[in-house]
Amino acid sequence: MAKALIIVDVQNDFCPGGALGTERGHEVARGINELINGEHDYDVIVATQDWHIDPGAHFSNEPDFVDTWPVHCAADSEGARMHPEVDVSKIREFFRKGEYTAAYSGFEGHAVADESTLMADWLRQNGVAEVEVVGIATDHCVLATAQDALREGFEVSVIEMLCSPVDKTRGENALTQLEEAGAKIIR
Ligand code: VGL
Repeated sequence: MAKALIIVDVQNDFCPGGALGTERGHEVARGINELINGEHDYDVIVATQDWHIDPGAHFSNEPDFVDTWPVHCAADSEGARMHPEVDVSKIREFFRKGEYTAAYSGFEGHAVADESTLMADWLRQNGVAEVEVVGIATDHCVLATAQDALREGFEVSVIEMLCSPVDKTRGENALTQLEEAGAKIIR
């Protein structure tokens, strides 16, 4: 069975200087780039992208940074593009999510090449049984993506150093929660 790397939302808006920049976003982008350009054992590498058109109350002028957020990752904007330090030629498929609603999990995403294919179906079609999850934000989209991966029956690992949280404590709690749910946390 195949192993996939899932790169979650390593987009400009989630990196320093972006609309919703997380502190370690750029380090994570650089680290992921080293990972995918070095020796690795992934059969496929995929990426998710927050891709908002009108996600309703997900956007707020007075965001609480837990459930509501400043405008970010507008579809086709510079902020929605992958961080420039990630070599996108290594990524086999992109899964976009959140056009008209909040969508934290990459498993809500549909393939860019074929909008009717959801990420879980695509992974199964490619023989994937095991996934490693990295990206942004540890306490939101990484958490939701890894939780869904477990629910979908994949074997799941998360590489802590290649994830960046919005909030440090919430990020640590997210990893503990994932570990308790059956994910392996690579610290
Ligand atoms: C995310 C906050 C709002 C994420 C997305 O990618 O973790 N966080 N939207």
